[in-house]
Amino acid sequence: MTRLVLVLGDQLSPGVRALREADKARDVVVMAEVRAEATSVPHHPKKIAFLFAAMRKFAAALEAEGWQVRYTRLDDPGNTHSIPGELVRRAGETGAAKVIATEPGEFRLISALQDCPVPVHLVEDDRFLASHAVFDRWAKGRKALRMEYFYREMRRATGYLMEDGQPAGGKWNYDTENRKPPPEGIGYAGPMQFTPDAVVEEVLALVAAEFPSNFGALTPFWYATDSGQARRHLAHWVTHALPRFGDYQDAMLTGEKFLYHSVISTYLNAGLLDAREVCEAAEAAWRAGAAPLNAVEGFIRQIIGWREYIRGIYFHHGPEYLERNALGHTRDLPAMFWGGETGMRCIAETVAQTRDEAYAHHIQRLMVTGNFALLAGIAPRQVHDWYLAVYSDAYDWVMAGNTIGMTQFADGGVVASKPYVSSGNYISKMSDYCDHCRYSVKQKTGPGACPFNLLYWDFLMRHRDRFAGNPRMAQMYATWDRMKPERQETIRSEAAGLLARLDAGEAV
Ligand code: FAD
Ligand code: DLZ
Ligand code: SF4
Repeated sequence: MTRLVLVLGDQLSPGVRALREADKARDVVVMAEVRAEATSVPHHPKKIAFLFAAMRKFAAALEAEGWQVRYTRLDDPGNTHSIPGELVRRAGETGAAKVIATEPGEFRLISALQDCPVPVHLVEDDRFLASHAVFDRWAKGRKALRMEYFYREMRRATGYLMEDGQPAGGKWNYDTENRKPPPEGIGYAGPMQFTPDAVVEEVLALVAAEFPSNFGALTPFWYATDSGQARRHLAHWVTHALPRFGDYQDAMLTGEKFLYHSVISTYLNAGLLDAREVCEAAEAAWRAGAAPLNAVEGFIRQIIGWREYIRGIYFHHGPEYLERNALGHTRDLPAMFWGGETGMRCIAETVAQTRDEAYAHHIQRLMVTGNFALLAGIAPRQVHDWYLAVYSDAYDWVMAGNTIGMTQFADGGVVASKPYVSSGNYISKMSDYCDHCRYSVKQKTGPGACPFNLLYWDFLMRHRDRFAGNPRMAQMYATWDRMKPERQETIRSEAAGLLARLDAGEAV
């Protein structure tokens, strides 16, 4: 009996579990460009174009290997525009009575598949290094789920950077050698760029016509769209940028959108690259003496530590995690997140490169946009949906822990032991944004004061009951308590004025 084999847009790996479970001789692969996915949030046009182009090439590669593939293009007349709808339609055409699907990375889609009239057999996605069972076992009985301890387990399990059962170099983590302020001039021209081929050009025309008003620049389009290109991109980065990755991991420079970052998350999350091959490439560079341990350890920690941990949090906590709002934040996301006017240079730079590339690196996401949203008390779900829409690497499973958890503290401290908040000082130290800003980072009050400086104290005071007892925040509260009451009053009233302007839809 024929079965359908569902391959979603972020499951473009030849070894993905549903394909491994299927029989090429009798089963039919189903892939579909559908509006239910493409409009679940207003995705960046580059993200939609990347996925559709990569899906089309992947389908062609499967056909070349002898698979029967029923592929639905967005503008196909019979398109039902939902994944379950396409499964029902293809089941009718082929007589299939069953579907095999690799578990999607979003509860919305998992439940849609569970409700599909054609029974769907979901198999766990084993492209990740930690299965649900492994993460749940690790999490069981722990008071706090701290990434660093999970990471050590993953190092032991994978053997990456391990020597005789001990971490290479004697330490698990070399971050004390990382995170330097930005270099004067950088010696890396950024990620490898690919000229659009015929498949990409066709998709670009489709996306331009179908999603004309989504936030984001569709062109110039330079992404890799198949695994061969993604591997060339990876090799280029390992040779030219990995050695300095750790040193400048937290740096931000005007006009430097990528610095030494790998820009692989889009490819990894869609399945064009595999987490293991990426770690092995980095480790091989270290063993060959081509990259220092601080860089390679820092990078491997992002992949087998943070990435796996964040996914574990999503599936361990379930759908209710996304609705959490521990700090009771309800403010609307300001227009400047969608390119609206702002005098805040750090936000303007981060949003502009997000619009152009559907990319921002971790510190821009965490300490610029994330920090601002948290300090200003934006509703966490709106923050989550913004990140989900604007980044080409964004899927629910990888967003939730980063937005609801890491940046917005909406989970009440599952991911972060204290909120990631800072005044303008941190941005000033790690970037050159403040040099070109309408506000002064040195100014703490008054019309030209950096908004981060005002909102930082206001946030701490609004949430004093919750955070004053946190030993890691005691110093901040002590500093506030030493300020003269008149100064405290000025900061609070100027912060209130700033928030009122945001509420009124005025530019800040
Ligand atoms: P590099 O800095 O070169 O790091 C290498 C890889 O490590 C990344 O490609 C990624 O796969 C992994 N990684 C590092 N940190 C994390 C993390 N916190 N969570 C998961 N993976 C991590 N990452 C996504 O893949 N998709 C997202 O939608 C996403 N949204 C984020 C939202 C917020 C608010 C924050 C703070 C972080 C988010 N991240 C997300 C994590 C991280 O910012 C991106 O993975 C990274 O910026 C991608 O760029 P890169 O490939 O150049 O990463
Ligand atoms: C993100 C996305 C978009 C924009 N479009 C499609 C699509 O048309 N067809 C498809 O199969 N997948 C798409 N995706 C990826 C899915 O939304 C993704 O599989 C789920 O969010 C689970 O991670
Ligand atoms: Fe951002 Fe403040 Fe610096 Fe301006 S002064 S760039 S608002 S941190």
